[in-house]
Amino acid sequence: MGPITRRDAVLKGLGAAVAVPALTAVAPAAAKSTGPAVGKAGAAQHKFEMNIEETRITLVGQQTFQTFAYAGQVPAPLFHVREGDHVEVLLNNLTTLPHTIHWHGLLQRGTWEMDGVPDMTQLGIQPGDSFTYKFVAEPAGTMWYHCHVNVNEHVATRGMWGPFIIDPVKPALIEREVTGDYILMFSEWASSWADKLGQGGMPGDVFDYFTINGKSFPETQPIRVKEGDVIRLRMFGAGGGFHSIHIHGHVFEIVFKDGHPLPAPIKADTVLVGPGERYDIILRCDNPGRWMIHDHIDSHTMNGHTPHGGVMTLIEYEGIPRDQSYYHWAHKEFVPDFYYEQSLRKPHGIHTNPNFKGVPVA
Ligand SMILES: [Cu+2]
Repeated sequence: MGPITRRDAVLKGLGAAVAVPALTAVAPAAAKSTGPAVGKAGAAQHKFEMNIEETRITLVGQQTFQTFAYAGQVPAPLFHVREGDHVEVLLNNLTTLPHTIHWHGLLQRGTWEMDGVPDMTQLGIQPGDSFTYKFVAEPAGTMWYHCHVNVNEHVATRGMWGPFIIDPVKPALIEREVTGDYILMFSEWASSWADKLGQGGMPGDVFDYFTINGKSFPETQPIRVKEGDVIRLRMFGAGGGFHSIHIHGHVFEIVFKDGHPLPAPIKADTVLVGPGERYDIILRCDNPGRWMIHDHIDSHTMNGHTPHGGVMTLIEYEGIPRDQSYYHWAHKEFVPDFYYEQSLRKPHGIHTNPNFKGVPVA
C-alpha cells in the first residue's frame, strides 16, 4: 500500500459558502478527501488539517462572544474514529495567541509528546505556526479535545473544545440498542470579557451565560424522538462549572463515566457533570409527551439577568401536537445536527458542522 492518501478538507473552508464570508484560501491538495486508508490490523488512518481562527459566535439574542475556534466553529469539529485508528492532525494557528490541542482522555501510549501541554510536552504553537499531532486513538469512549494554553481563558470562555468519540472494537450490548446518539457540551460565559480576546478567565469572574453546544435557550434545539427509541446522550463538562442535568418524565441509566463503562449502570433522573467530566446516559423513550431537560442549578437557566434561558431544552415525541398556544417552541425552526446526531451516523472521520461556524473577527 502506498502512502496515506487521505487529506481531508481544510476544515475552515467547509460550510463557508453557506453564510460565512470566505476565510483563508483552501490549499488544493488539502481539499481532497478520500476514505480513510485501512492498515494491516484493520485500523484506519485519519489525516486532517485544521486551522484555529478568531471568530465571533452568538450565544443567544444579542449576546455575542469572541472565540479562538478550531476550524472556525464552537463547538469544534467532531472526531469520530474507531479504537486503534491512527490519527494525524496538522494544526495551523491563524490567531494572535499561542494554542495547542490536548486530547483529553486519550492515553498517548508512547506518544506523550502529543499530549498538547505547553512547556511540558511541546511549545505553544505560535501565531502563524503549525504543529502536527500524530497518535493512536485509544481507549474507546466519549473523549474530547481542548486547548491547553491559558486554559482558564481559552477553554473556559473562548470555545476551544470539541468532541472526540472513539467507538469500541467490541461495543457493549446496551450500546448496540441505541437508535440515536447525541452530544451535549456544557459551558459558561462571563459576558464582561466577551469582546476582550486575550483576557478573562480570572478569579471572581461572573459567569452569566450558560450554553449547550454554544447556545443558550431559546437558541438550543429540541431532541426529537419517537416512542421506542433508545437514545444515548453524551454529556460533557466543557467549561469550568458544574451542571446538574435533570430530565423530566424518564428514568435514565448512567452507563459510562469519562468514556469508561461503569461496573453497573446507575438509574437516575439527574446527573451532575463537573468540569472535564463526561457521562453517557441511555434513555428509553417510553413516555410520549414533551419533557424538559434543564440544569438544576437555577442560575444556569438565565441569560444575563433574565430567567428562562441558559441550559434548557426538551425531548419532543413524534405525534405530540405542537400547536398549543402556550408552547414556546410551537413554531421553532428545527436545526438538524445541533447535537451532532447526523454527523455521528456518518462514516468515521472528522466532521465539521456549519451550524457552529462563527463570523471571523475583523
Ligand atoms: Cu488556546
